[in-house]
Order: sequence, then structure tokens, then C-alpha cells
Amino acid sequence: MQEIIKAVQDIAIKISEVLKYGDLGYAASSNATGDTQLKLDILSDEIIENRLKELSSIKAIISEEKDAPLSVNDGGEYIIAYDPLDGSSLVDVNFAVGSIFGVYKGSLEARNLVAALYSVYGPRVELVVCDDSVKLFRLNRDNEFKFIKNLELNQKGKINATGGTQKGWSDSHRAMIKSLFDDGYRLRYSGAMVSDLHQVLLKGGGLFSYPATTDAPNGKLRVAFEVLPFAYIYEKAGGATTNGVNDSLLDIKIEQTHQTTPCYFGSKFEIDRVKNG
Ligand code: AHM
Ligand code: MG
Repeated sequence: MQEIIKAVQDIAIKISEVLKYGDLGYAASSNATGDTQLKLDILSDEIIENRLKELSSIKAIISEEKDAPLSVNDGGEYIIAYDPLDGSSLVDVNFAVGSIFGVYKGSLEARNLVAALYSVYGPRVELVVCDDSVKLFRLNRDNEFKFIKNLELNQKGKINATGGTQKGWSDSHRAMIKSLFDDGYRLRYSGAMVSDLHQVLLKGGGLFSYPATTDAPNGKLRVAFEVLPFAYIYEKAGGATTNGVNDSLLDIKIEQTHQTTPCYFGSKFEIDRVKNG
């Protein structure tokens, strides 16, 4: 596991450098979900693939930017599912974006997650590493990630980060979101899940939601490399998750590499509110 963490550190440093000066233009291709790919999406994917391929412990990699899983080393035990550059459409407006990694042992099943990591490329470069606990690291001027603190969610927060096309929300979702605002919650939503979930986590709690909508009945966010890694991190940080009805996003069965799900992440209080209305 240490070699995976070291590889993700190296990857985060490289991607953060590419983001500073790289070409912001589009590539002539789209990914499995139909998103037009930016040159930065493809470059970040290549950086990650090339570094992870060096690790004999990795059996296969699954990327948001690749149509199918890629076998890497026959003898490896881990599958790494990753989103190379989450929020990439916000690089042109200079918002914080990130990379997300889920480390699965044996096979691609939610309950086989043994670690999850994400990097945030903002004014600072940060890395959150979660195996048993959730640890925040920050890049220093010598290009080393220094441990800052363990992260834990409070029982209840103040932030309401709410996504999806509002005109396509269900009445019950609309009522739940309004009830939080009526209780004094403040809106925080950039449109990059890494940054939005990072904010909820570092500010102690609240709710991040990306619900089912009429235009996206299964939500937008992808299970294997976006939703489950963050579900793992939020639950290890003392929070909770749900797809709106289940007890945990980690109960989801992965049937297709690029499948999506409605998702809610937060402190326990807000997730109870989602489940019980
Ligand atoms: P991406 O991986 O192509 O960048 O898309 C995922 C992003 C998430 O980071 C974010 O939560 C969501 O899409 C925002 O979508 P919307 O603009 O519909 O709120
Ligand atoms: Mg993404």
C-alpha cells in the first residue's frame, strides 16, 4: 500500500505542474460517458497510467477516461479505479480540481475497497489518504507531502452543496434541500465534486448531494471511481452516505464500469434527514 501512496503523491505533483501551464483546449474525442475530453483529461490519464503500471501490486486500472478496464500486472492484487481530473471543465475558470482513486483488493466490489485517496489542485496542492483513518497532507516547497491532521466529520454541519439540474429534481428532494436552507445551512457548490466534498469534510460537515433528476435518472456521478472512494472516506471520517434510500453507498453493486448513481454524502444528521425526509 505504501508504494501506491507514493505513486499517487508523484502523480499529484506531476498533474499539478501540468495544470499550471498546459493547453486548456479540447481533444478530438469523448469518453465512455459521452463527455468531450480536454487535452488535460487525457494527459492526466496518461500520467496516472504510466506511473501505476510500474507497480507490481496492481492488477488492473479503470479510468473515467478509458472505455474498458486495462490489465496491468498478472500477479497484482489491487484494482485501482480513478478519475484523473475531476472537475476539468473548471480549469479554464481557475477553480480547484482534483484526482480521485479507489483501491480495490481482488475484485471490483464496493466492500473490497481497502483505501481511497484524492488530491486537490487549488491554491495549495493537498492529498487526502484514507485507509483506516482519514489523513490530510499538504505539499511543501520542497515538493514533499507533509502530514497536517486527521479529518473527522461532526455529527451535524452547516454547508449544503447541492448539484443536478434543479428543474429536474423530485418534489421530495426539493423539499429536503429547502428544509436545510430554512434551518440556516449555507450554499457552497463549485461544480467539482472533489473540491465540494473536500470543503464539507474540512469544514466539519454538512451535505453534498447529486440526486436523480428527470434528465439524469441515475444521477451523474460514477460509482467505481467517484462515488465509492468518497463514500469510503466519508464513512471512515464518521459521516454517512446514501443513494437516497439505502443505508450506505457502499451497498451498491458495481455492474458496469461507468455506471452512475444518485448520491448523498454528509454528516450523520443530514444523511438521516435525507433518508427520513
Ligand atoms: P467530471 O468528472 O467530468 O469533471 O464530471 C463530474 C463533475 C463533478 O465533479 C461535479 O460534482 C459534477 O460533475 C457537476 O455537475 P453539474 O454541473 O451537473 O452540477
Ligand atoms: Mg469526475
